[in-house]
Amino acid sequence: MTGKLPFEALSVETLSTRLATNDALCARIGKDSANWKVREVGDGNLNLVFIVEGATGAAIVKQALPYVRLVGDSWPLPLKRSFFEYHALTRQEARAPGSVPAIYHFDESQALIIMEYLSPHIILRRALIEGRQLPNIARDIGLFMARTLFRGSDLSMVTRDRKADLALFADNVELCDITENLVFSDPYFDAKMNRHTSPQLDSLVAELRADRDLKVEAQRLKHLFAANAETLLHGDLHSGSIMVTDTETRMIDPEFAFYGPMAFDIGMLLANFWMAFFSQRGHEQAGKRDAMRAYLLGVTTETWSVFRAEFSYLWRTERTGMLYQKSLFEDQGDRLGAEQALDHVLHQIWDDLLGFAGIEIHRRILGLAHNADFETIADEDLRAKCEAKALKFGRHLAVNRRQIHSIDEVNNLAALIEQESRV
Ligand code: SR1
Ligand code: MG
Repeated sequence: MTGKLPFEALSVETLSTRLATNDALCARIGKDSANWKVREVGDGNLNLVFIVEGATGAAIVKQALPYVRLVGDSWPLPLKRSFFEYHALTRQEARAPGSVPAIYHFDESQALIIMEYLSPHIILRRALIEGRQLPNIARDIGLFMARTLFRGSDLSMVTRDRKADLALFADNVELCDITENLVFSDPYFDAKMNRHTSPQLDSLVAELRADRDLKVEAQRLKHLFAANAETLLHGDLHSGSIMVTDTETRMIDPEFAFYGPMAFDIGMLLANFWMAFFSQRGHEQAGKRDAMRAYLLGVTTETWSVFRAEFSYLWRTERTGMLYQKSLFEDQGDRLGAEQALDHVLHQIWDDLLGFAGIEIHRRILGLAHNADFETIADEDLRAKCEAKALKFGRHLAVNRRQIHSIDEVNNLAALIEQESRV
């Protein structure tokens, strides 16, 4: 396939013929395309994903579609999201080596990326639903976030390079628009594509939508998301965007990448651990999940602690950008000043991430794009009870975040809400 052909969606039937002469793919899996085995495995909201196996290996072929797969062609979406995903992956690999799949080939006009087939990895969300305790995720994700968020910002980058990159990613308008509406606004009014577990949650949903403080906070967070172009974000860092084994963790799917506030990635990620926590009761039939609940809260504590430690280390050793420059602090013998500034930056991230976490929880229960943690709870009454607790927790984070000073306080709150009216 050359880069000059007009876009055409791949299918299980056509992929082998269309990619038979792709050197990068042939080098990975062998040239005998007639015997390639192709499976479509994409279950995400937006794209096509195939596993292609040949005589010498396997690869992933991911292709964007000109519309939102979850909704259909009534919601067009530009193919260029594949371009942003490719460029985000290359930057993430440079800034946090080994944390993303290797890229073998990118074809802009076909909006396709050929990349490493991660096996035996599974999606982290699935592992958490199954009750699997993975020992390394907090460390791996904490390091990934600290390295990518610090090294993509004006704390580290050459100003000219960062501004050029900011301009490049500024064109990811449509994917930002999805987040701006689906995450920050739609959950708080009866937007057309919203859904929730009904009638069980109807009265709570009405209460939240009438909550002026909550709406104002959601819009303040949206303002921050749209206006604070602080660093290159993954942009969609939830547990469905992470693949794991017991020992390995890889971040995938950064098509929502753009320059935004550091706290957004961290808040979204932690929100997904807290949602996994509140959903455990719905998956409890096969055995008690107390240990899993404790594990999940432990993961949030460790992720935040690893993030802070690594971010602080980079602050002290790699602060080469134009912000909080060393010439004002260390070079003047004022190391304490640099520490005071670090403390300030981390505090700001903390405040903001709690808010982002709160609204991420709300949108997964009230908006269009729900998550399997709750959706796979077949008993709707039980699901609604889990969701109601998460909604209440999310509201507290979004509205009262400035009164919460530590991750232990947040986790105590989660544990208290979980204990209330046990089912
Ligand atoms: C219409 S896209 C819905 C959601 O799927 C993606 O994974 C993002 O989270 C987006 O908000
Ligand atoms: Mg995705």
